[in-house]
Amino acid sequence: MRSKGITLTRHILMEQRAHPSATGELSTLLAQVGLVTKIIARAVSRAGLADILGVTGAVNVHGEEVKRLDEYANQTFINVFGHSGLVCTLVSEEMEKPKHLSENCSQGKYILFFDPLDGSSNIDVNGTIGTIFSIHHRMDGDRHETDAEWFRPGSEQVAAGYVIYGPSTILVYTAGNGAHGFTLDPTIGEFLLSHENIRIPGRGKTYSINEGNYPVWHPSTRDFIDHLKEKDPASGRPYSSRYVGALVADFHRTLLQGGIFLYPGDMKNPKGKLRLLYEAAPLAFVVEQAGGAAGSGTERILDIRPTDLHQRVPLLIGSSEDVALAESFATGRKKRDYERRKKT
Ligand code: P6P
Repeated sequence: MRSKGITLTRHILMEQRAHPSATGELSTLLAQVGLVTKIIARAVSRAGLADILGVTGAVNVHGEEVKRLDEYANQTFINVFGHSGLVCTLVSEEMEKPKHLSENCSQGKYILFFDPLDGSSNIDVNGTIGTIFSIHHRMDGDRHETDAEWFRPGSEQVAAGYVIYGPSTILVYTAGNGAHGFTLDPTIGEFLLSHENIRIPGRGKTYSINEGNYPVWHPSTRDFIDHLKEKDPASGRPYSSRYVGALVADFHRTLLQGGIFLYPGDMKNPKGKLRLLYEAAPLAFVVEQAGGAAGSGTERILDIRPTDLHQRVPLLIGSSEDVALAESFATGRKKRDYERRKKT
């Protein structure tokens, strides 16, 4: 879709006008996420040069320790939001505990959850990686020090999204009024609207899962994937397999083209690998706003109330019909249908 020259900031402000009570703080917060990810995009684009330019020495030209790129990305969030006055608490995959930005907590109304650089192992092979973010209101009163503050279901998110650092850098966000994508124009340093009101197809033609885990998959997962591989043109099968190994890349393709991404629980990791608060929940908000679905196999992702900051959750996400079919296998309904049909 051609951009109408609408910048991320202008779009956020247009969204804000739809909420007369809005104070502009969330708009500023989202624009700051845009700034953070532009800084990360610049570092990611130069990562491959690190060895060549010799900037990976223990100390860089400014006498600062050169950090791993995901630590750098995490620190960028802290630097930008540390003095913003917008966010009281940061929760990051890179930090075991929440980081309270005490000077912000007097007026900062939000908590920011994020995976600063997901899939960073792909950097070594010049692969696509991403940043994922989720924004919640703080609870009333001074409970920002208590677990209640951040153990919130994804349905309470105020906004969420991700940035994919690939051939283009694209930011996709939702604030509850559709999902919208912006492509970074590096010549002017602006994210420009390129995917307005994204709608995911009801069904797709691809599935995305790490087939290397087949030996430890639950039988229901094997049955579902085997089902997608069967030849049945009438139902659009077999599906094609696509797997990048970076959640944001596999999700972005699924969001735009349809299909399903799965990181299910298995016999080795009952809860799968992906994190609820700053991976599954924000992507679930985006996909539902685009008309898709996200579940754990037994529950809607956005309904799950966390009990641990870094808890993992099985994830089936993508086109609504594909996710529903996967869940029917996960709950055994589909297998029973199969067995009934085979007996007839
Ligand atoms: P596996 C990257 O390490 C990550 O956290 C996600 O981005 C990705 O979807 C998943 O792990 C890949 O895991 O086990 O297939 O290598």
